[in-house]
Amino acid sequence: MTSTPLGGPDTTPDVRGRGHGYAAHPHKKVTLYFLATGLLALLIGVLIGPLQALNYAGVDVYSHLPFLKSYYQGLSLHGVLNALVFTTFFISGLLLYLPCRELGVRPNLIVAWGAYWTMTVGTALAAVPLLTNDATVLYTFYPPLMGHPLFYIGAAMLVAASLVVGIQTVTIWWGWKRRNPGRVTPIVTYMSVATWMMWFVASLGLVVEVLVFLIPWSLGITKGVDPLLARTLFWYTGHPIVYFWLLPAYVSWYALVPRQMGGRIVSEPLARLAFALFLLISTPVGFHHQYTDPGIPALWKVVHMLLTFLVAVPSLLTAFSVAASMEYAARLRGGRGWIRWMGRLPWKDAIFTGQALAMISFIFGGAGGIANASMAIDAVVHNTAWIPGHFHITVGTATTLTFFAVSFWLLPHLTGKKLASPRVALWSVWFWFAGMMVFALGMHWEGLLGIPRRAQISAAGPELQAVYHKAAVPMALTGISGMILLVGAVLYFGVIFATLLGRREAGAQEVPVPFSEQVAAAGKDGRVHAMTRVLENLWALFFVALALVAVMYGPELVAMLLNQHPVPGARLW
Ligand code: HAS
Ligand code: CU1
Repeated sequence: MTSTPLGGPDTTPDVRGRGHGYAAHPHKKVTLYFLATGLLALLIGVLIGPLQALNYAGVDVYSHLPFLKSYYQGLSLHGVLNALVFTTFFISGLLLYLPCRELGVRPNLIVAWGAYWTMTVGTALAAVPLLTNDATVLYTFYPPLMGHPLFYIGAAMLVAASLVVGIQTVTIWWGWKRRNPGRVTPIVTYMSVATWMMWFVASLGLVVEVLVFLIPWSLGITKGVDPLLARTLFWYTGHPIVYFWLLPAYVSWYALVPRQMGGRIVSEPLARLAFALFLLISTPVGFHHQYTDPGIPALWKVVHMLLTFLVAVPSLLTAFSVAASMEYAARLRGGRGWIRWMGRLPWKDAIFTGQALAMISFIFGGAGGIANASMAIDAVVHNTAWIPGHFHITVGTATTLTFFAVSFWLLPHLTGKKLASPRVALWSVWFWFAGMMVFALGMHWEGLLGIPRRAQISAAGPELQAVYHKAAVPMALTGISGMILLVGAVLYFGVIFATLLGRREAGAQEVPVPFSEQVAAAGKDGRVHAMTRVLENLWALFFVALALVAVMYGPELVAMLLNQHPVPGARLW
């Protein structure tokens, strides 16, 4: 940390790190529980993945499995555990822990444990109907598909608990601001608070959908739900939730990776700007998931399309800024030339390499996202295998592979135990990356050939069989990628289990939290950059974000609320 107004000295021992013995501390324990539970959910979800991949290769495993009734039950478990449960636990642990360490503050542990247990019980409740095939509604749970009430109640508890963690983080930051008037929020805390505020705005749709509509409906209190209204509320949250998954990875790419590469952050103000933009415009873009839904005027779809292009801007800023940090670090390490400097990056280190591979795959994931956002192109790829292709190289790598890499230093930091095998860790991230790239290639290609997403191939009629026949090569790629990913997962979880079950060595050193310094600590004349001053007003940004969604969603939501066509629930599985 620099000791300028940006950041300020941190007295917690492991920030400057080195030379301090491992210190157990109660916040570490609850963080470990959040991460480990998230990873356990991921383990189960990921093991179902190869079965989905084999489905695309035309191999029907499900009819031979005693514990899963259908492809759709497997897909529901896979999506819910990986995309919703794993991410929420991991992010809640991470984005409370990092700001607390950066500010040198301890959170209220009763609140943190309360949130952890609410999340865990909620997940367990939702898992029961998923496992008994009573909530085979996929991770989007579109009405009129109706799952067991426990599924919705569990999901509500998961989200509510994440909001509690968010409120706690924001409260801690606000307390720090009041104790330190005039000081600028340190970068990791700034990013974390912006992410949580974004999630407060973003989660409103899901909260209303589940609490007001789905729970009463599944309990039989109300007779029907309007599918269009429910889908709209779902995607109100369903788009920005992807930034709730992405931004914690960006926190690491901007603020931790530079130190892990032996470099510095090239521009803190730019990093702050990216997060401020995400806070402002992550949410009012959800209609890009509903271009083909009837009942939404084309004008609003176009408005959301334009805003979607705008929300790609902070990611483009990130691409340039993070790449510049990489080059800076590589040149400090003696890197030369236009491209050759890349070879000087610490490629033997799984912590760096996992994140670099996550970034590389996100170049393709992001480009695909911009294609999806274009209304005319989306008509070609919507509801095809292209879409799962897209999201496995976004949430499946940018997020998940980054979290793998983070776990390689964070679990040792939290437990005082050594990473079991840095070599196997390195192999695991390469396998994961390779598997996801092959998967994405196969799925994008299939999508262009018209293969639908969410299709149990073995159940297809003759017309679809003909389409499948044309797509034999990409479908084989998808099947193969599932096997590569399985190897990656076995290696990754092998390292994690060996680390967590290993023993702490006597005299273990504290693994430092790799908070990075920045190249130029402040603006000209040693003063805080003017933009940083403006962006420091996170509350103002938060209220502007709320006003923006009110304008961009308000009219359509009011129209839908006043003109509902409720339908009863259906069980199609
Ligand atoms: Fe998406 C569908 C548009 C980003 C996830 N998306 C989905 C679904 C998921 C998902 C899960 O407009 C499926 C939902 C469902 O089940 O139906 N997406 C976008 C756009 C972006 C985007 C415009 N998506 C994400 C992220 C996700 C995610 C992030 C998860 C984490 N997406 C869509 C649309 C749909 C959609 C439509 C609906 C399609 C349909 O028809 O249903 C943008 O945010 C992307 C911007 C990103 C970039 C890339 C920047 C690159 C970076 C890496 C830099 C690399 C470096 C490496 C520095 C512009 C930051 C250097 C390396 C060295 C070694 C030197
Ligand atoms: Cu989206």
